[in-house]
Amino acid sequence: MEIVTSFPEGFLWGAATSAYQCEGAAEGYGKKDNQQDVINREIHDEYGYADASVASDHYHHYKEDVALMAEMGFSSYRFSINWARVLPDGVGEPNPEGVEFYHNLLHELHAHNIEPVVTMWHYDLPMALVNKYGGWGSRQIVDDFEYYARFILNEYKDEVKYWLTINEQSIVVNYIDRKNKLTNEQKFDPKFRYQANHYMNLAHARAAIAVHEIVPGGQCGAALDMAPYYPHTCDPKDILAAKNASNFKNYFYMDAYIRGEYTESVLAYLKRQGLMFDIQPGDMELIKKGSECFDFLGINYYQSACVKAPTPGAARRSKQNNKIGKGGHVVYEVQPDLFEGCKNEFIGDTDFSMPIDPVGLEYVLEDINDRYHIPVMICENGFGAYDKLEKDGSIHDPYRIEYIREHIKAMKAAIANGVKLLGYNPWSAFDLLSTSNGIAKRYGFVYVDRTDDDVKECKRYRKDSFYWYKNVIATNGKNLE
Ligand code: BGP
Repeated sequence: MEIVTSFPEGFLWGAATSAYQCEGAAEGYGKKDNQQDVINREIHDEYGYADASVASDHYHHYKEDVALMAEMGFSSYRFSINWARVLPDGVGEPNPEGVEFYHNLLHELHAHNIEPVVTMWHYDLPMALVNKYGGWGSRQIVDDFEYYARFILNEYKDEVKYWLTINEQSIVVNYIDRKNKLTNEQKFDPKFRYQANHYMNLAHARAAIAVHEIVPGGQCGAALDMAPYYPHTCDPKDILAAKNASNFKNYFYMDAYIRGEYTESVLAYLKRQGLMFDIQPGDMELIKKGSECFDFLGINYYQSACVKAPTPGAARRSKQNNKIGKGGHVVYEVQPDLFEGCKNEFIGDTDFSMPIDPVGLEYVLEDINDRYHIPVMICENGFGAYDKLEKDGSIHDPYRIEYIREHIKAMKAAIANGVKLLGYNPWSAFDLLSTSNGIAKRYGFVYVDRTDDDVKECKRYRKDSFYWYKNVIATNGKNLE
C-alpha cells in the first residue's frame, strides 16, 4: 500500500483537542456554563467519569503543553474556542480574561512556529442560549452564531488563518440528545434533529462568509466525522443499503457544505418518513453562498462501518457506543427502510469496540477527492485506550503507534492517488476527557496524570508514542519505524 515515501513540503503535522475536554477552569474565570459543563456533571453523577471542571487543566498548563508540542516538532495544532469563555452569555459583553487566554495561547503557538487551526464550536453551546431559546432549536441561533463568529474573527484575525466552523455536525445530529441539553419537547420531536441540522448549515454559511470577509487570506472549513459505509455482502440489497448509508450519513453533510445543496435522495427519504424540516425563502441561497467560501474539508476519521439491508419493521435507533471498554457491547444503528448496521468480520476492534480500519481512511480520502476535488485536512484520528503510567514515568503504548503508523501509510497511498492533503492532526495532543468514557480512555501523546476520581496535579509525562511521532515528523513521514 505504501507508494509515496514522504509528505509534500509544508505538510502540517500536529494534533487536536477541544476546549471543554481539556481546558478545565470551567467555573469562575469570568466564564459561565456551557452545555458540556452541565452534561459532563450529569455523566459524572451517573457513571463516575471526570467532569469538565478541571479536565486536563490545560488552562493553567498551556505553556507546558505547547512546549511539549514544539518538542515533538508540531507545525500545527487544532483546538477550539470555548464560546462561553469569551462571551459568557453567548452574545453581548465579552469576558476579557477569556479573550486574553486565547491571545496568550496563540502567542505561545506562534513563538514555536505552530500554525493554529481553530474550531469555532465543538459541542459546547453557552447555557445562556440554551436557556433563552433552546439552542439549536431556534432560528435565533443563526444570528447568534454569526455574532460569536464575527467577534472571534475580528479578535484573532491576525493570528489565525485556518478556521473550522462546526465540529462533527453529523454526530451532533445523530446523537442530538447526548451532545445537547434538550427540552423534553425537543427530545421527543423526531424532526428536531433535522431542523437543528438546517440551522447549523445556515450558521455555518454565515460564519464561512465572515471568515472570507474578515480574515486576510483566511481559509474556512468544517470538521466532519467520516466513516466509509461498506456493504455486508454483495447481495444487491446490501449494496443499496451501503449507498443509502453513505448518502444519509456522509454526503448529506458534505453536499451542503461543499455544493451548497441538499442530497435529493435524503430529502426524499426524510419526506417519506415524516421528518422533513422547514426551509424558508432565502435559506438555500445562503447555504449556496456559504459553499463558495468553503476552502477545505476537515475530516475526523476513527473507523469504518458496515451495513446491510434493513430488517422489515425494525425501529429507528442510533449506534450505542461501548461504555465499559472490554470489547463487544455495540448496539448498531437502524434507519428504517434505508440501512441497518452490522459487524464487519474482516476488521478487528479496539477495547471500546471501534473497528480499526486504515484502508477505510484511504477509501474516504480518495472518495472525497473524486467527488468534490477539494483539499482535505485530517482533524482527528486516534486510538483510545487504557494507558499505564509505569513507576519510572514511562508509558508504553505500542497499540497507538501501530494504529497511527498504518493510518499514515493510508495517507501516503491517498496522496499518491491525487488527494490534496493539507495536514494531519490526530486526537489528541495530550490526554483529555473522552466524550463517552471519562479520562480513563486516553488518546494523547502526552499522559496527564489524573484519574476520574482524583485530579492530582495533572502532571505531564511523555508516552512512547511521543518519541515515535517526533521522529515521524522530523523525517516528514518518511520513517515510520
Ligand atoms: C470525536 C470528537 C472528539 C473526541 C473523539 C473521540 O467524535 O470530535 O471530541 O472525543 O471523537 O471520541 P471519544 O471521546 O468518545 O472516545
